[in-house]
Amino acid sequence: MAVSMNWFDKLTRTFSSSELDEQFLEPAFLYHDKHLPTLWLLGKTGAGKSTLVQSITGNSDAEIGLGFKPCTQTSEKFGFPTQKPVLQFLDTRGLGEAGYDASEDIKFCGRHGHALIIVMKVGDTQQQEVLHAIRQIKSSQKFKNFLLVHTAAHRVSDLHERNRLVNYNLQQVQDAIGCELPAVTVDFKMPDGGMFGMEELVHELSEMLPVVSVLLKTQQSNDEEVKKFNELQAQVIRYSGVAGVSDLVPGIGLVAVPGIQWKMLREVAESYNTKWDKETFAELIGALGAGIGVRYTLKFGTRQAVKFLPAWGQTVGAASAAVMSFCTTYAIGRVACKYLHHKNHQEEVTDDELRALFHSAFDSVRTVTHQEMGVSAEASGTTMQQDSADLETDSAGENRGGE
Ligand SMILES: Nc1nc2c(ncn2[C@@H]2O[C@H](COP(=O)(O)OP(=O)(O)OP(=O)(O)O)[C@@H](O)[C@H]2O)c(=O)[nH]1
Ligand SMILES: [Mg+2]
Repeated sequence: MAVSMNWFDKLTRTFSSSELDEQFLEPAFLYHDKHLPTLWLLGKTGAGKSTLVQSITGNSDAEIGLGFKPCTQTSEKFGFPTQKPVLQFLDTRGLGEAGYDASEDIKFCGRHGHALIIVMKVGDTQQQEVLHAIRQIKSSQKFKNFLLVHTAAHRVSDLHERNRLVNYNLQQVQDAIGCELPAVTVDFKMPDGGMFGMEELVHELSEMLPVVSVLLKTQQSNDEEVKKFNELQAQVIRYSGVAGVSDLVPGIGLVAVPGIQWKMLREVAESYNTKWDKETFAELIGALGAGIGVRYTLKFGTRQAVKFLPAWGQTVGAASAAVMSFCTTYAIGRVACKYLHHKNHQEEVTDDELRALFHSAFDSVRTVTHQEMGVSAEASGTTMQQDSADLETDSAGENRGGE
């Protein structure tokens, strides 16, 4: 591959500048964290909202307690993963006492435009306050996704009676919403210490918010490489999310995407106890560039823009660019992990393998982006396989710019 002498040094210097961080990356991360996809939990005191968050995220009572941050007067939010979140739960407080007003929470969640999870304990049929809030939320017309979760199923061991109680509450909620809605029956704390109904719950949540499926239904595998990636997946998704919104942040645009990708690649490399150098980086991008049409053009020197743009940056419209940024960042992260793992183990990995993984990783998160960025499947178009056909191919490290 033809690579000019100092392109890698220029790249690292440019991407490590604090100016770049302040001007582009920090605002993109801030915007992302302010607009996290949100699951709103609504239910009476003691219904099991916090236990649901705990069971889904695998965090302990203590961690959950520390993670909740006041949000509106009547709710707290909890980011997941706690340190570098990619989604958040909004936990409503004060329901059950008379006079809960949902408007502030509607305003908060409406901006994030996601899903409402109604939590009711099996057998607790006194739900007037919750039903009142549901009517208020429904009439705001800001929500399309609703899910009813019946908790503590084992409290009613007689199946016939349990079904009767569950259907009674389902009917009450459907009357309040004015349409049918999906419902699951779970128990987070069975007498034997296990849980009941979790698979169905995760499935329903994933239908509403696909990032849940990527995060929680991680591929079970004995393959060391896959296991290691599972540990890093939330990190990669977070960078992808930031890349995906960067075009929406005023004054930033797509120029931030390469910087975000670079930051991710550096962080990922640290997790493999290594650093990128000219050879390894060229090898990775070279493997992708040849078949995928991800063209990286390095243009340095201008203060305001780091033009390290994949070719699609110029070839697709804004809505598609957001999706492409998300999916490409995720796919690059996935491939980089595989590359680094095999490098560490001094094992051969072919360009074809890396390219195939790029395609499958890209397609695996494509559905995530449609909902989370408010982009319809029609608008964002095609699969990676189809997209790549339209794109120019070029080698990595081409240096057309100058100081
Ligand atoms: N057995 C069983 N207990 C549950 C289940 N869900 C919640 N609980 C218990 O019910 C109690 C209340 O649960 P929380 O998750 O704190 O309820 P919450 O909705 O967060 O309540 P507030 O924070 O007061 O609004 C706790 O003691 C939980 O252990 C369940 O599915 N099965
Ligand atoms: Mg709680």
